[in-house]
Amino acid sequence: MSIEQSQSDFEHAKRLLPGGVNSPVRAFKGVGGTPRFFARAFGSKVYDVDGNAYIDYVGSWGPMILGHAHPDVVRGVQETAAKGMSFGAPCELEIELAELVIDMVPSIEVIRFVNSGTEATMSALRLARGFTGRDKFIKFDGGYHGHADGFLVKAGSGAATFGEPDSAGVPADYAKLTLTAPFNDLDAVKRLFAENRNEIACIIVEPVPGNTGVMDLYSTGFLKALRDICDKEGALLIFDEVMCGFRVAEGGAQQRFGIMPDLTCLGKIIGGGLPVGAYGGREEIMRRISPDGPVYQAGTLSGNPLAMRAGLETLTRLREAGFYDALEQKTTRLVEGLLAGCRDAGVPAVANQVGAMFTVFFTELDAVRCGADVSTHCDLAFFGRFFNAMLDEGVYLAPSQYEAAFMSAAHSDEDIDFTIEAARRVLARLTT
Ligand code: KE4
Repeated sequence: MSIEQSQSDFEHAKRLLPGGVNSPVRAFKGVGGTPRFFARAFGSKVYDVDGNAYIDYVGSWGPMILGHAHPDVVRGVQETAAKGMSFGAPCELEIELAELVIDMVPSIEVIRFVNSGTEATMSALRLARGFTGRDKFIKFDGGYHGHADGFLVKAGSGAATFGEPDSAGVPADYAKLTLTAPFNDLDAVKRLFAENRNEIACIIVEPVPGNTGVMDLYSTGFLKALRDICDKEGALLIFDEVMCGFRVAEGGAQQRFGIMPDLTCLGKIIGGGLPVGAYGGREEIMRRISPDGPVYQAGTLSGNPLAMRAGLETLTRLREAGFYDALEQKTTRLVEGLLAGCRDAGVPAVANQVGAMFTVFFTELDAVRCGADVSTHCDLAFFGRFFNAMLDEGVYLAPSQYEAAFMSAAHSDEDIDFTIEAARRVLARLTT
């Protein structure tokens, strides 16, 4: 497979952009090799600038659940663009998308649109602090909520329960307001509340974590326990459903699991590939947002008609009968096929799958339950070799063991069969 143009483009881009990319994970630092520059995409496939085709399981990190360039979405965007890209003023498309999302996501009564998942989570955190009058909050090791300062924090060293900056430029004093705990460790959460009585505004959690590989917090009872502890302690529970929202069920993880947060953050699929984020929840809380209330948040392009139309055309099609059952069945067949290939090749592996998102971990563990399991017990080097070999076979997986893979409605049975067979070829080569 020739990738000369991607290689040339990457060298050019590196002179102009940090790392040659506009988002770090795209630079392939976690897997090595040259990022592919894509020229176009349609359905389940992406095509690079050298003309190579790939079956795409990244789907722009989740948004392309219908498949790329869905004709109805493209037509809607084209029609809307011809009537003006953005007004910086209210438009009826905002009302339509708000009504649709409120109808789909059980806990949302009032919603605010923003332009990214990061904006959604940073705004929800500010709102939780404004609503409770408390400054500290809890997040989980391996949980990713975008790049706002307070979220770029790792577990504090030693006995300290305070967070430490996980990025240059995040003030230590600010990071101290971020408390961290491991996934599925309820005792650690209880200790944080005991040590910071009446100081914790909220817990923010991905109800289906996808940023340390896919994790399961539901069957362990952990999510329900977080709901109960927030009720007891007077803290808000924020579900960051930027990735799992509209992905694991029409109404997201909260509908799949029947656990209601106080606030929900959304992104990715809600914009159908255009920049849309949102946060929403109980009316009593959301009415604290400006201009109804004292918590300020704003955005030039928030709710612009183009992005609203892309979201409407996308979400509407998710409500078709049987959409999620079909998506989950395809995902299960793929995951089972990949694990069977690993078994037959003598490669130790397990997978976590919730709905149409999954991660295959190369590990001797019988289950992967938290971020430390990944960083300590997964063969990240083997993952890098597997990733690049699959790329050469024409299969585009997420370029990091810490990421999720996504199925779309456009993936065919032939795509899944091809992917399973390609994995068998790759595993055979990597183990001889
Ligand atoms: P954005 O600001 O990238 O739209 O959303 C941030 C965000 C918030 N919450 C969750 C649960 C997320 O997964 C994300 C973004 N996810 C990453 C994938 N791990 C986006 C890919 C990237 O950073 O380039």
